[in-house]
Amino acid sequence: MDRISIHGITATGFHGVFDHEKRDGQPFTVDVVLHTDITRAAYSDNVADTVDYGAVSELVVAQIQDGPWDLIEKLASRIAEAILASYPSVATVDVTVHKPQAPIPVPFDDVTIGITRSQRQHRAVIALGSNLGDSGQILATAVSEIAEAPEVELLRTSPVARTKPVGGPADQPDFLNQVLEVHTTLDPHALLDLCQRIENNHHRTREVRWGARTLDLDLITFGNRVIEDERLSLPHPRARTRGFVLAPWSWMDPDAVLDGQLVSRLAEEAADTPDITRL
Ligand code: A4P
Ligand code: MG
Repeated sequence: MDRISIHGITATGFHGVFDHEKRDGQPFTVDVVLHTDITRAAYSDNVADTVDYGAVSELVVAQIQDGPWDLIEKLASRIAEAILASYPSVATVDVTVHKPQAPIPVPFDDVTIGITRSQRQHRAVIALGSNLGDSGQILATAVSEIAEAPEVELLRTSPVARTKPVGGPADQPDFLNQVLEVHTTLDPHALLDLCQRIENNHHRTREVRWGARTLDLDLITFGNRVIEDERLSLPHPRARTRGFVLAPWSWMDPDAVLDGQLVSRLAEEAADTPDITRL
């Protein structure tokens, strides 16, 4: 991980246990170290691809001016949470809050609280399918594109399966299907956005439901989250009956569970499983 550090962000705040602190205020100084991957920005030279340190500094000042809180522990933790929530690409942040005029009855230079906080990692399962173009190559590229996203860590990939089309127009070509397991700091909708961007990179079009496609990326599970909205259903509502998802998933993770049932067991029961070849 690369680091972006900002030292000495200073503003007046009203934090402290004593009434006079809440009434009169005093200077608070904050240092932050953002642990983030700057590879993309180094390549593109575009500020949109990195964390804008000016905006982070303003966010820190807004937190110093918020409250007041009794403790600088609280202020440090609020700053860390605000940065992690606003910048999903920041994996970890170190925050140091200085209170150089704290009411300490002996001579001293400074008092500080230092904390380190990280994004919460979620475990997600993603299914890939392709039956147009060079499907083997398309799946391999899509896997690397997912793995290269800064907010995603690829944990496991299944073997590739050759499968017969389920649903959709007759006489489409066979599919190649694969399943991945990732850790991600993205929320479910942001992970869907990433999947759809990658589909679009592969010239995915959507004319025919269940029609032939260069690349289909479906979110199968996201931790234990249950979602039913206009963009996203989780767990994927059709996964539990589809051998082309269940079989590769069970090869990758023999202990995987979906809706309280072993995925390997569901795979045995799926109607399309007998036609699946493991490549
Ligand atoms: N959407 C809702 N929930 C999800 C989710 N969990 N993951 C929404 C991904 N997308 C989700 O998807 C339509 C809309 O579903 C999206 O806009 C998204 O917001 P799509 O990818 O545009 O269309 P689609 O894939 O054609 O439709 P659908 O219903 O997702 O199809 P399926 O269920 O994915 O089935 N046979 C074999 N052998 N192998 C295959 O891979 N794939 C399909 C597609 C059919 N038959 C197949 C295979
Ligand atoms: Mg789909």
